[in-house]
Amino acid sequence: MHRRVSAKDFCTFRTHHNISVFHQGGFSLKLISQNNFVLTCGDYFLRRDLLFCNLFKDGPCPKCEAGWEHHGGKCYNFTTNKSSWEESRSFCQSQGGDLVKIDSSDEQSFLERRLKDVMSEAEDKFWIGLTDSEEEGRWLWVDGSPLNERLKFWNYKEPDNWTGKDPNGEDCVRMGEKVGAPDLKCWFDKSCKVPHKSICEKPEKTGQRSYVCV
Ligand SMILES: [Ca+2]
Ligand SMILES: [Ca+2]
Ligand SMILES: [Ca+2]
Repeated sequence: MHRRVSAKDFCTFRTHHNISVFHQGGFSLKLISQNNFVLTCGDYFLRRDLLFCNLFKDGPCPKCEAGWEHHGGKCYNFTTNKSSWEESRSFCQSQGGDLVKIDSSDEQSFLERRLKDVMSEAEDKFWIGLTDSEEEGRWLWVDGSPLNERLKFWNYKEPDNWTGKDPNGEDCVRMGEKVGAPDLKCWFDKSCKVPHKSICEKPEKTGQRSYVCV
């Protein structure tokens, strides 16, 4: 016997069978109070006595927290506060992520497109997780991996390690072109001390939905 059930059906079922927690095959259901439960989504058949349920396939599960955008299995946060590269990185880490690492043209394309909307003006650029502060000219991502030579999106004449404003030069990377960037090339090296907004990245989560029994 297969039956599709709704959250309401489940609430009735739970009351009769006094169920509080399920874990099975990537799916879990946890009662958080008498009338509230959280469902971690996944393809799942629940077997309990005579009941086989194909549970709650009535909508997508959010994979990112509020304020984070989902793309390609990752969650992205475009911060609104401006701070130095190091402080921006600390903020991203405090949120369970890090400054963004760009792993593909698709990821660069997504960010370039979103920044056109998010940026308020041309200089309103965003820190990304790329730096040559350890050794001039040796660009490393925040996870320690070297910059892939085939996956670079430097703007015209960048990086130039310009010393005009900061005698230490420019060792951190900001990105974004309000008007859009030809061939997605909108990376600029910049003094790490300059306050900028930033892009944080973290892995998506297994989707969760909360239900209330009424
Ligand atoms: Ca990435
Ligand atoms: Ca530099
Ligand atoms: Ca520069």
